[in-house]
Amino acid sequence: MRTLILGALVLCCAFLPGAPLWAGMCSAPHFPPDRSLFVADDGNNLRQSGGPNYAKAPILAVLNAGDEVGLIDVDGKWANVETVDGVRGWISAKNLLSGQAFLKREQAQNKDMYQECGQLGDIVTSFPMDIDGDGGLETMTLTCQPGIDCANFTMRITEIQGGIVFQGPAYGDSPLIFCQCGAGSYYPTLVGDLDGDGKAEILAEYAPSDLSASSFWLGDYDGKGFKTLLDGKSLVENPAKPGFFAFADPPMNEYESGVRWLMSFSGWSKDGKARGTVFQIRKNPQTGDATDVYTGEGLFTPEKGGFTLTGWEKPFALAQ
Ligand SMILES: [Ca+2]
Ligand SMILES: [Ca+2]
Repeated sequence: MRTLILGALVLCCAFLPGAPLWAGMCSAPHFPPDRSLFVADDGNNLRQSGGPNYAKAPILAVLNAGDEVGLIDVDGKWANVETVDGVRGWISAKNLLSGQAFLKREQAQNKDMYQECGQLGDIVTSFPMDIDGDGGLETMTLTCQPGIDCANFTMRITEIQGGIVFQGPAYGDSPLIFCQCGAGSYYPTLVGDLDGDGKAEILAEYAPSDLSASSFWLGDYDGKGFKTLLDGKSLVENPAKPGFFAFADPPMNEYESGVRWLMSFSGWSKDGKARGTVFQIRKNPQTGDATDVYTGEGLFTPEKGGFTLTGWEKPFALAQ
């Protein structure tokens, strides 16, 4: 059932121009912890009223195992809840589990969907950055929470001395919740000053689980929060300007067109170049099929609208 729901979500958002990718990628809770509950089993009717009239009340939605709801009120054995789509109604309270109880059950019963944080523990990665351009470094730390479909990461930015500059959200739809999922990931892979104004940006990468072009979210800090500069763009080499990988709509036919794209970043070199992996699919000379995978590790200078390749750390060649 969950796979179907996820499929429907992807379908819905692919047809909604401008729908942010991050709203459909990670699986952090939609509701705050004190209201977030999960439906225990399939086929629960959400009805207009609870209590003795429940069975006759109009059905507003059907809730299935794993669906999250936000608790509004409890009346005896009945819970007044809202769905993530904002539909409000009543359901038997015994069919609801806390987030923790639901995760614990899924960990035991549904290992395929349960995503661990791995062996590193809770705090997985930290990135040094000068977020406000004052010359002093801050650190962005990502904290992992196991989840269904995805292990989700909450971000926090602190001064070197430990004071919190910015605390990212732990629930709701936000580009600042990152994740490693069964089917891909959404993760900040390049953090630093990309436009030369002295202040750091965050470049987060939607990495697909197959060999197609990744896309990116780019955001910067305005002193209070982060704003989205771009979302859902890939980094594709501009045929008119070889070596320049421009933010552009994801290529529709990267296997047939033979374009090169920047798949992912792995941080900065000592002399301030972004380390990135380039991919290209070429036609096999024997079969004529687009099956030959070329890849290399390049060094890039960030520029307005993209990245310029300045050299290779690992030469661009046919992958073995
Ligand atoms: Ca600073
Ligand atoms: Ca900047």
